[in-house]
Amino acid sequence: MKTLLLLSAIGFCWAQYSPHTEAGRTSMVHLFEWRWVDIALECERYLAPNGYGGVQVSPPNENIVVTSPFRPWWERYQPISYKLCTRSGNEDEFKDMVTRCNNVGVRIYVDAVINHMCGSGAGSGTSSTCGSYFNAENREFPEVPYSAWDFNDGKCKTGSGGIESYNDAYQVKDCRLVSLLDLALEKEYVRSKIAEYMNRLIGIGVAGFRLDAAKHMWPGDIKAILDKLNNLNTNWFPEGSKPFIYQEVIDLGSEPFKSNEYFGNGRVTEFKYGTKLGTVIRKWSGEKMAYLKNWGEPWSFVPSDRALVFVDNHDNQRGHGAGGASILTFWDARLYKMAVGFMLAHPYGFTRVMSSYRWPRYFEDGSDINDWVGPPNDNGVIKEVTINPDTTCGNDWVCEHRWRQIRNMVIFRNVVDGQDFTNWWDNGSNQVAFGRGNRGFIVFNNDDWSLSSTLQTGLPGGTYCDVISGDKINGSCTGIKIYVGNDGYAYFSISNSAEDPFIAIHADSKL
Ligand code: QV4
Ligand code: CA
Repeated sequence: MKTLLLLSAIGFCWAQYSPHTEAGRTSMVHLFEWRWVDIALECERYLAPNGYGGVQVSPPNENIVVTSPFRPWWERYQPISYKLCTRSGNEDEFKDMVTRCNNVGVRIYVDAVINHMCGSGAGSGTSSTCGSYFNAENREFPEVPYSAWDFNDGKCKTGSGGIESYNDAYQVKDCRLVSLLDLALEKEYVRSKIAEYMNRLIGIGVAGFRLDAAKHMWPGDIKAILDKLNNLNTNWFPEGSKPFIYQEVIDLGSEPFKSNEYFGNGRVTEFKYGTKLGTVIRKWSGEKMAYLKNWGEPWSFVPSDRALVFVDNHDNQRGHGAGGASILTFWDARLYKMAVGFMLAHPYGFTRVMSSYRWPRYFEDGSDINDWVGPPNDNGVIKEVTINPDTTCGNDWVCEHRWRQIRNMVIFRNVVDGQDFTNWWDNGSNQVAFGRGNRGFIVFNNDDWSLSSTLQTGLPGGTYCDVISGDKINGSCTGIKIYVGNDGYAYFSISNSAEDPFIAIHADSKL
């Protein structure tokens, strides 16, 4: 019995659902469009010391260079080959990053674009990040190599060759997504080329993969590829560890397929999470925070241990992909911090924090016509992430993951890891609070009037530093102090005009 229990515990920890973070590290950050050299430094100087578990990096394989006339971020979702050679850096820099991050206990997850190659109308030539030749018209990618019969053109039945209806699973999986040349993933040859690429990354030491456009691949084809993958590099991971897999499946409930078809392969991105949370925090559609009492599966989300969750991602923060107008981003900083704070305090799902760059937002007809703008750059070369004296980032990198409120909630999540969701309180409107066992407690005031209430925190008596308005430094609080009585009760007062109308305390913020 004991061995069985142990085996099943190991089975879970070692399997594709586990992010393989170090013990006590519970979140990843997406360092969107960062250079490998900057990520290596960030792992050492910031992520490890602040308890981040891992980093999702932008696709590391060679992509098309789009100049129309400036380079969009989305060119990285148009592969040309599997050489590790992009605007973020070359293979040596990638290896150095993975080694240095792993050495300080921060994992690297690769965004794997394996559903397709570049757009069908991309022409031919060597306009690619490593100069590899391609011919989109003839479907030739000699560097892999792929040729015409490695693509789905014959299989797709629509007139345009592209996805015309999302209500037809065959179109969604076998036709072109926005004209991107769709790979024939049922072919043994194609599967082995993709597995070879992923195994090269595993050998270098990555801990797992985001599978881009997973909804556009048959679950069985994904499984066949995953079955070819090696276990993780034993320099950093226990023998027998399988790569962490999270599949980009956008299931908002309206299409004739369910994300549970993908559970056998790994986790899935739960897009309802950010859409709904944004709606609640914005108080749209009659939503209020009191309704968050049963946040999680009852909101028709996938099971917690199959979910990868986030408030916004690189697509929906600029109107691509799914989510719509309710999605909160750094542009709405005050509400955004509350949403991220709620996500990190709540036990549901494995959490991903977004880290963005600023772009010249410009709206016409309600949509951002600058949604294409790539990362901060000099003539196309990605700019360094500079660090200001106050620890924020320069060169237009937003670095939400360094905002005190967000960084401290990542730590909060680590401190309360494994604790139950407890002591829920609400005022029937937008003032809510909840705890995580006897390790942490958080209170929100998203109403238009102030909050002043004495609440059961579940925490041992003592004085705690609020980690939203400040930090605990050298045994004192730089922000608000909360006094918890020996009965666990504490008085909270939050003005509706506070800079950040929420308060969080935890075991490690106790004086
Ligand atoms: C356009 C038209 C086509 C037309 C074609 C003609 O849209 O209808 O046939 O021109 O040449 C870019 C352009 C897009 C262009 C396409 C091909 O924006 O206008 O097609 O290239 O040239 C990102 C961007 C896309 C971008 C793509 C490739 O978001 O705009 O397309 O990269 O560069 C769905 C999917 C989901 C997807 C989401 C955005 O279910 O899987 O849309 N999300 C992931 C990534 C996302 C990425 C892709 C998938 C594709 O998160 O960033 O798309 O890899 O919901
Ligand atoms: Ca496909």
